[in-house]
Amino acid sequence: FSSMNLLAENNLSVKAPWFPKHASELDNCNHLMTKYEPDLDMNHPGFADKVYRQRRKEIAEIAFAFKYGDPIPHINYTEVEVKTWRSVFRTVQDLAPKHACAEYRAAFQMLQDEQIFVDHRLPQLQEMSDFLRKNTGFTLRPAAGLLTARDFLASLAFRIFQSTQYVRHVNSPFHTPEPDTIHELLGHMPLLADPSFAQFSQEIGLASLGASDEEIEKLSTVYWFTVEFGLCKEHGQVKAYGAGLLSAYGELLHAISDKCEHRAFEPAATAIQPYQDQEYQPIYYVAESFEDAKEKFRRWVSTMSRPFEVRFNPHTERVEILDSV
Ligand code: TIH
Ligand code: FE2
Repeated sequence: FSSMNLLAENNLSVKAPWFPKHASELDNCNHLMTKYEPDLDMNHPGFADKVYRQRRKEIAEIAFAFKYGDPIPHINYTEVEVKTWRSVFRTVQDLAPKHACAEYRAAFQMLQDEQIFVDHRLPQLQEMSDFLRKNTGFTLRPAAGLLTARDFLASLAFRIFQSTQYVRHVNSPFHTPEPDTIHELLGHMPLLADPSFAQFSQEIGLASLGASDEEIEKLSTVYWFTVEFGLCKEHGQVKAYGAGLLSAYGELLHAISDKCEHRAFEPAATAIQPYQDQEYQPIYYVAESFEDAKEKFRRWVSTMSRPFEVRFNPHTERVEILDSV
């Protein structure tokens, strides 16, 4: 890095949108996207359920009050919530050996060995955060719901994953169009415990810092078709690694059926593919491997317009800015 200079922060503000430079500044990155919420959307299974809506409010308050460094509050999940968890957990347990990628299966086993994945209770975010920290340095923050793409991606740069804590409505265990804690736990957590995948996730986050709105849109589309809905090859077979597939067995079975299209993952093309966030995807992208996806992603990111580079310093939890022009 000898030819790069650390850039003064105020030098930058004219060139790039604000972004957090330290993990504690993620306290300012919790802007919600108001879309498909039980209070607003008639199609939401919780729309007519007062008790469910009240519960969602209660759990959202925890996320709003959370500040960097706080322990993540424990939630006493109700019997209905545990019932929903149990039915999704058992189905994933049945389907994963055949359809999930090897990295997912290995982490799933570790989580079972540590008694974090059991069918009679939901894992708490704090214990999951501790588990991830040991494996890849990722940690969790509670989020009240779907965040803006810019805020969500920024946290990944710090190896911090913003996770919801509420449970999907009991009437639709097989699929929900919004994230919930079952999706985070069964979909995202196993892979965030995998070193190669954790690195890929962080690189998407680092690329998003200070990016233009248009580039954020592209990065979140790449995120969508990889981290959320990605497929990959394993000994010639197609396996799922996307969290939105691994937490939603309805869509998982669709993704490996012949009712959808499979295309090779190619960041430049994938980044501009419009996506579907209410129903099952019509198109999925297949990666050769995580390493291959990472390499292709790096090459593509290097064509982005940002006039500086960023580097995460894990000792200070700070993002350092390197002037590369
Ligand atoms: N559809 C997923 C599920 O039912 O678990 C949740 C989401 C994935 C991506 C966006 S919402
Ligand atoms: Fe997700």
